[in-house]
Amino acid sequence: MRKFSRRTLLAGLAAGSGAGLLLGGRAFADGPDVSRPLLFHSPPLEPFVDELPRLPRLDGTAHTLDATSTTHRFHRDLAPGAALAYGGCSYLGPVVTAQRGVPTTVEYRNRITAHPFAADVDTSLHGLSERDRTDVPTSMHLHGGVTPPEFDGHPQQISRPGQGMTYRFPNRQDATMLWYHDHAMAMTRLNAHAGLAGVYVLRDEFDTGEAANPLGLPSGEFELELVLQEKIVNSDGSQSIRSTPIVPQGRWEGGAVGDVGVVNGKIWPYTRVARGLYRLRILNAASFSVWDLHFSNHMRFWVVGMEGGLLDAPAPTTRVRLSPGERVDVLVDFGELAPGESVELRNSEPAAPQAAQIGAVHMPVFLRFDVDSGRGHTGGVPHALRSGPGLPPAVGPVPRADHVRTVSLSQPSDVRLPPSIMSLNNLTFASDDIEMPRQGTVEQWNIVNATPDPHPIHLHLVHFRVVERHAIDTLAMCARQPQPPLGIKWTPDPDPYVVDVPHGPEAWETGFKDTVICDPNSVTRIVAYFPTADELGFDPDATFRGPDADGHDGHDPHHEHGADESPGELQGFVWHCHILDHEDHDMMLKYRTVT
Ligand SMILES: [Cu+2]
Repeated sequence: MRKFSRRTLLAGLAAGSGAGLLLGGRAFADGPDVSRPLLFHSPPLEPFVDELPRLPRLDGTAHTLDATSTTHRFHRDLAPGAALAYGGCSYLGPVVTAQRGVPTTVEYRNRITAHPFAADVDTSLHGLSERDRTDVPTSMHLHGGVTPPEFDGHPQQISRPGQGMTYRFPNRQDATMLWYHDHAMAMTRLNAHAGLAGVYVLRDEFDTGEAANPLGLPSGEFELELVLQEKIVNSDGSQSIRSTPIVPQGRWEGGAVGDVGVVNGKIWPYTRVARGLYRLRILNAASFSVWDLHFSNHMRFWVVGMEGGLLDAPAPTTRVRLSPGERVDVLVDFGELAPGESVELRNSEPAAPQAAQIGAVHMPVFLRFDVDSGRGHTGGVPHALRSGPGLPPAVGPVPRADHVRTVSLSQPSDVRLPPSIMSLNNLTFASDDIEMPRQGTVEQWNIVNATPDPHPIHLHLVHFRVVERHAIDTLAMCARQPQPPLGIKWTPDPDPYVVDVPHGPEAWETGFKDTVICDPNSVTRIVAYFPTADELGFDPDATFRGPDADGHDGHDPHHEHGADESPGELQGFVWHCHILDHEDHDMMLKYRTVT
């Protein structure tokens, strides 16, 4: 009998297939598919019975954000279940609003008393131990922030319960929507999925968030942050991080796929909207899944921005495909609908084939908008967002690279590692064989994905542009440039194995980005400028230590935890896959920018 490995089943669950869609109707509320017993399922739940929560906002420049243990009700018909949250919320955290050029200070403290996924901690990863189930390690990261390394939430800059640190975010970057979430080594998938994630909205003199903003963008009640997640919930209201009984509890799974859509902490909510233009700021905060989003009436909407800020002009589209970590800023005109009409925000990305084999079903919907008779934002879609009188400078052409490097995404098959593993460059996180771009230079990274699944790749510190993608003949490439044992750097040249014409960026990828979908069996070419210390206002290559580094929790930092936990001096940033299971094991590498 064929033995399924965790890798083949789950390590990269997300490739798109032509599987049948369960669009519309009540197909998604039909409940578990008991003919597919290899995947856990949520109980049947009625959609659109909970109102979309408006996330609480924090204005000002100094905040306290504690990570706490909470209970949270995900659906009207479920009891509250254990969760984690920031800043006094029951799940997720408040929307932190900030002004370009005005630093934000966040006093962060880990006050976690119990972890909802204590039993799911895999103590075989990165020197984790039984202690970590109760003495939970955390590290808060501002995703998309151009942040000094000592405030970037390095995965080894650990705060345990009772510990914390003061973050200082310079906010010297364009207005956009960032997000903060936990990033602790080998715990990210558990901490973030449990609820440690929140939105951070950066404003500037153009995108002010005021009704009279010079860009003419909808604001106030007509601007909505939508934190999209997937989840499996148990019938007692608790969350599950486990997708399949094939993998014993407490072992790394490779991908926490969900079967219900969660928006701002509620399963399949609804919201009332006025007849007019809305600005929706959408974050894919999933553990695993890529979503291809559209409206149920297939209406046109406009992309106005993405991770790194606004586009030059709104780009019309009928769909947006987002992978974990990516954000998109869109304008939607509900004035095109009649009062009393409803429209759903749906997903057409099919269940990944390997996940479908063990029972994953297409997750078709997130949210329903019910259109009121009231008149909303009365302005139209702006003609331009950049490059003109009173507007920010243009995004501009993709700069020419001074240096080209190739990096790889793979699933090494190393028999010495019983749990399978995901890898960048065929290395593990402990490797010091890292990328070291020179400050003040432009680099093109050819990201070779030698796996059959998409991976969202995220670089800390910088924003980049997407140049193009090429499909490649991975088999031929690997035959000529075989993958060595794990731990030996492998960055095969993809160019001789390109099998189609280049595909340029999608409409929603044409501005500045910090996370990009790398499609299976393809090379994705991105271009990034690595700024100097002078331009940044801080030294991006500074060394620093974490709160736990000198053992003031009573533990000897040089004993046992070794390089994995209390490494003493840290330096630089990380780049990684944003599938949370993947970054935990071990699809994340350090990198430094050097002079
Ligand atoms: Cu990945």
